[in-house]
Amino acid sequence: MQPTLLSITARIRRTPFTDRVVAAGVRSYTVYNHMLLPSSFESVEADYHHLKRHVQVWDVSCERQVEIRGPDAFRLTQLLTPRDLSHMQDDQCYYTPMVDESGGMLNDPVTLRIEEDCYWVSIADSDLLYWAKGIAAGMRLEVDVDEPDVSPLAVQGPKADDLMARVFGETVRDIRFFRYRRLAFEGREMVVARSGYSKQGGFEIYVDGGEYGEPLWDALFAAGEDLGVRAGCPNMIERIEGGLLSYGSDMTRENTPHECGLSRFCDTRAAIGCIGREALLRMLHDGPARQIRGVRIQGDAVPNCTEPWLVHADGHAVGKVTSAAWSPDLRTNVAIGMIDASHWNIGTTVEVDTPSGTRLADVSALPFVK
Ligand code: THG
Repeated sequence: MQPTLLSITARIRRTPFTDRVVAAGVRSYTVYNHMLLPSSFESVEADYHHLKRHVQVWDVSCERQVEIRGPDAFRLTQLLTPRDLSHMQDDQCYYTPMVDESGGMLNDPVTLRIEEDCYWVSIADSDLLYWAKGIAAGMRLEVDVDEPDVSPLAVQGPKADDLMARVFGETVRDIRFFRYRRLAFEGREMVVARSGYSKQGGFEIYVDGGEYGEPLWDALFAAGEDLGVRAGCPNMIERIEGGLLSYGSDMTRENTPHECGLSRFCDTRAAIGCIGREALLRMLHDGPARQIRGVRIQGDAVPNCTEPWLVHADGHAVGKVTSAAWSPDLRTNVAIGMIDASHWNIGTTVEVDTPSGTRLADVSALPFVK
């Protein structure tokens, strides 16, 4: 059962771009960090084709920043994650699994080192602010933890460099992956990073001050007319093809970073202080009993995965699928799931209980598309 309408109330926060997003013809929204996040414009499939060929501007304001500022900023940020932050440079962004005391995933944000004593944690959909504030208060750390008026605007797609160069200057082309520069728009310096929740390349502008939202949106659209710029949003099909995980769907507090395939972002031994460090070190010996995999589901297009779908083989449950979509380019259904060790080898045949019946499927590596 799928609701067809979302009632918008004051609890669901608007963004600095909402009026522009509506004017651009947004068709559907989801809610992320208590804030509106567009989920389609023309259609998820039409948006997908456009994203892979042209350039889109995404209102991803819902990627809220948890700002950790003060003499203990490094200490608190390192308490949150098993990724070693000690060598982070002032222009770097790190993808950072964040875990609780049992090693359970609390969030999978991008962390930016803004200054020696200031980090921005660009969060996925969970209230990490309260976890960070609780630790800071409980440990009497010398930090301020707050949510600043910063709203990421993503520019994604193969023509993103060309569009951004027209608005921020040719220097954007020199920004390396997961690095940022401070670039001016209308006299205001903003963090511009080469990052974003797609595999098509692009940037994220951390719009510092909601009043710059509409002028920047308008400048990007004026500059990109001949590039075919359109309003877009994180695209379900493209992100599954690219193996980008969605916190709350593909992973929850029930999962460790190793189950999520995020071991390469953990330096647990070096991450001295990390709250989940002991729990994660204990796990390193045995390794996970299940792990994130791609799943190729046979047959015609499956509906949206609004609750986990059981994966089974020989009459036994062996996992679940948590995200699924028809891939027009791969001409098959692509999915992300958590699969038990007994069946996680690439190529293993399984069955998936979808709302449109039990389907044959096979376990696949992520990403589906390199
Ligand atoms: N950008 C910013 N904030 C975010 C997201 C983002 N917050 C919410 C959400 N997305 C967090 N989740 C992710 C998941 C994947 C990536 C980034 C944020 C990502 N991963 C790359 C990959 O898997 O290919 C590579 C990361 C790396 O190699 O370091 O980009 O998108 N600001």
